[in-house]
Amino acid sequence: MPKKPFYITTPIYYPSGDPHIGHCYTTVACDSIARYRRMQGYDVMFLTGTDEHGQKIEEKAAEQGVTPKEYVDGIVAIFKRLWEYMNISYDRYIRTTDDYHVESVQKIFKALYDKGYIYKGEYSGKYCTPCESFWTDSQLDENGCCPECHRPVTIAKEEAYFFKMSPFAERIEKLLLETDYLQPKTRAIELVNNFIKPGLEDLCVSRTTFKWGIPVTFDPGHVVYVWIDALSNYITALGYENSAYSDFDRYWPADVHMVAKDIMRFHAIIWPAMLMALEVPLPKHLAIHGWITMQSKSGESQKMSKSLGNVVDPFMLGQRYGVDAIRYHILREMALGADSAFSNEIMINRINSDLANGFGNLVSRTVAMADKYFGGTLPADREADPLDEDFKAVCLRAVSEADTELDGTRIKGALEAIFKAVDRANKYIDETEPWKLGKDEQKRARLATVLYNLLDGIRIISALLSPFMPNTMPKVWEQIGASESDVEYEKLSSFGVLPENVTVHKGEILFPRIDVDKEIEELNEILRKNMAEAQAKLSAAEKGEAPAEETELAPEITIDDFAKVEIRVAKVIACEKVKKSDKLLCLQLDDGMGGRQVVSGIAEYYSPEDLIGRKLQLIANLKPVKLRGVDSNGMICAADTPDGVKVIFVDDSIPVGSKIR
Ligand code: ME8
Repeated sequence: MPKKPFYITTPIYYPSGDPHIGHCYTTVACDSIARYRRMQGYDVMFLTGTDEHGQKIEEKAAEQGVTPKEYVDGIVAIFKRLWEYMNISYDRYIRTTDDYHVESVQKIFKALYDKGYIYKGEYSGKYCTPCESFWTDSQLDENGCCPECHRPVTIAKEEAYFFKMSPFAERIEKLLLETDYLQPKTRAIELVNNFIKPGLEDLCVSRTTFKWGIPVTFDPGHVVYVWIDALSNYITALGYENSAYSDFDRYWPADVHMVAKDIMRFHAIIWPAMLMALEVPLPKHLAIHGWITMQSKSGESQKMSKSLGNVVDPFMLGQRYGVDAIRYHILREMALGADSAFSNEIMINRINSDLANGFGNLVSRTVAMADKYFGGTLPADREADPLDEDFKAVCLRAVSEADTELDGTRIKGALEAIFKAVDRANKYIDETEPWKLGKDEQKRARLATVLYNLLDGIRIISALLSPFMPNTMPKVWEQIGASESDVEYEKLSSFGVLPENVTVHKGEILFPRIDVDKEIEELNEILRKNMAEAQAKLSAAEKGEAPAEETELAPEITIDDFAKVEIRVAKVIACEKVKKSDKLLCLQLDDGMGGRQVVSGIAEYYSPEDLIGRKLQLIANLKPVKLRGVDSNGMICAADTPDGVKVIFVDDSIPVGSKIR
């Protein structure tokens, strides 16, 4: 049977700073849905990308003395690295600076103009530069500031093109209130009351005060302003009005656009209006989630922001607890529509309770018992008990419940449904008490049945979990002796799929238990440091001082200059203080070339015993000198740190004399 298409998109992110756990949420959520649909047999197109134009980018690039393109290239590389690290299986990555997108946006803008939906006028309004948004007076917050970032707005006036919104108001109201386009529904009512009922205002769609944007072809002083450029990505990436791709007919309309509440207005009102004007069918669903927030000192929830120093670095979390544990945590915490407060305590307790004690322990106990009682391979004898049926029913129900939740993009709900089966499986172990069965020769068939049911239940549960935790589940399949075909979606609606004589393989611990107190202390310390640094930067900026970290580098060198320096691994054979000097140590080194003596100014930080027997980095071709009358043939490498000088030691497995480059 031909596969049905399924098209899902994340927002395209601003590469105006490093990605954080908030960006990860939408992307991991879409990735999980994309993987689930692939498992169900859909032909999936999963799109993500970056929104690279605008004044903010132009300004940041200027601050760093690079072109806007050079600036975004650097950050896009970090985004892509993060997506690889988080195991994001996107099928296409769009950059709004890609030529084909630029070409399509120019055509879309012209088409809207030719149809009479775009006209030229003058804009005068309250403008928030960081958010790149004009706001009407009624939209400003109680202090007259930007309703999104709460920073002051300025009055901006310029010639601009506008997109007529009013012709679409009625249709959009119906779309929001009478269809299930937008989920959750409460958000739809909010939008209609705040933006449609008071009368839809026309949208400013071009700017003349900055250059970093897509030029309007028929009026070169103007660049296309934000939303026509950004929103169009969902269709240009499929080849709408360009020849780079030809997937539009196959995948459009999109099945799911997923975004957070900050940009819901643009996706719920402006995007449908644009598509209506272009006579393009509307996407099927728009799923809105809340923000991952952090608690401020005063206890209120704040959006993560680099300037507050409260952003959580996903690379750091992944390194500590594993990418799958982080994916699981953020997906399990966020309910569609509501905010989710990020807390180290909740994260660690969640990983321990659900993953280490719940699922991980279920797998390791089951595999260990199959190994202990049957040497790893179950016998074919069986003895069923009515007790087995409820356990099996709960596992099978998890499949249909997870499907239903996924259909409504309720990922938290899907995980809850699957974990009902995990809890039921652990309870089944308590009910059947395999350790007692194991003591009774007469009960071997019953024991084999219990363990088989557990392994087959784990097969179903792990297959359902694989879209959410794609790194770990193949390891589970290896441990429970499941083949690739055993975990196919079609085989999740019945028990009895694993071979009768299945063989298990004991493996690594899937989710190690975390030491709660120690980790929380360390994580809170990292957060405290980041916030203090951000605060220091802010105060320095307010006083007009240069931020401390902007260090002047030495003049640039070429690779040929660098090649003149010969750095080699050497081992300290002997070491003593240089007489009449507090600062100098004299080291005898095995450099793999007959040995040499080096004098180094590290006596305040190291005693000879700290160094003898250790390997370090030696600048081997430095001109010899005499220090305090002692010959020194080279230099050892050390770092200046706030805690003093630290020698760069080398791993003991690297042979003496190895060249470092
Ligand atoms: O708005 N919690 O890009 P953006 C949850 N370029 N999600 C968060 C989050 C948080 N703390 N922070 C960011 C833009 N997000 C435009 C979009 S689309 C045509 C153009 C996620 O980099 C969330 O999905 O500011 C939000 O909608 C998106 O990042 C905004 O990313």
